[in-house]
Amino acid sequence: MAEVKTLEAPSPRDFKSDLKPVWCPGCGDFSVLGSITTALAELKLRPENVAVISGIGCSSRIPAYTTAYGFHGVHGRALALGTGLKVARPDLTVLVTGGDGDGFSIGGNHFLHACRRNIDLTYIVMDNRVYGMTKGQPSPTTEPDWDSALAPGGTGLRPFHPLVIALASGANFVARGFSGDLAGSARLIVAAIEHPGFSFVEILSPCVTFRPDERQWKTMVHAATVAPTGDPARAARRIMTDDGFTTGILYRGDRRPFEAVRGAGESVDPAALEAAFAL
Ligand SMILES: Cc1ncc(C[n+]2csc(CCOP(=O)(O)OP(=O)(O)O)c2C)c(N)n1
Ligand code: SF4
Repeated sequence: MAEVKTLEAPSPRDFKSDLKPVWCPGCGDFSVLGSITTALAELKLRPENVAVISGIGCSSRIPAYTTAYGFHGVHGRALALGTGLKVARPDLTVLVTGGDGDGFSIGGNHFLHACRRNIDLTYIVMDNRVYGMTKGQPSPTTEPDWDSALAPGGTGLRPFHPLVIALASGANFVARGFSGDLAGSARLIVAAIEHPGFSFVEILSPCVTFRPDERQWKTMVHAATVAPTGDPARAARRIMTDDGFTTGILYRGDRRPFEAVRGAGESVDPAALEAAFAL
């Protein structure tokens, strides 16, 4: 994490904007917002040293609800924006937030390469296994037999496994949280921000409107009983063979982040850059 000035005694309220979230009552994203603001306060960061970047979706509204710098970008491009920002401004703490549709469908390619590049940012996905904002289409993480008006009988398609794909692609930190455990998810976000390189935190966050069945997740989640491993193959095996509801830090790697490999803070004169591209 880049060194920044800190607030004396910050509270999560310092990171909450005056905008009232428009999420449906009971949506898991309320708690994820609480976990993010709690984590930022815990780290004693200042809002002006933090940027929250998103794409489009209910979950992608997060930047507007924080006092940090924010960018509500286009659907699926949040990681591209976050990557560019972090490379240009390594002093900022960059959080990228969004949903499983935004991150794994249209944004899937960016996800692979953000893991591979291992830039020092934290990617928080509110996984509700559905496209909430566009009224309930199945997403890449939807179960194959989830029956709905838009996919009668289910898609029959094998779900995408984001945590394992993150590991295979080179993410340096992999964790899973649950929105119903605000404090637990805040601890995961703190650890993710503190860990150098690309940190991926999947937070299971029920869409109570289009997936009311996900209200049951609170009875299904359980904390990991083993310490996080630094061996990606072992972490992948554990994640592939669990029930999908294990929470906690599941992998902590020691790959050198992009900044350490490339050298941070090297600036380019914009006029020289412009001249180089002049036709
Ligand atoms: C280029 C483009 N394609 C499609 C859309 C329509 N769209 C908006 S949000 C969304 C999916 C949202 O699902 P997810 O990212 O899982 O977020 P959630 O709403 O569930 O939090 C889609 C397909 C769009 N806005 N832009
Ligand atoms: S549609 Fe679903 S994801 Fe969107 S605000 Fe409502 S409950 Fe949350």
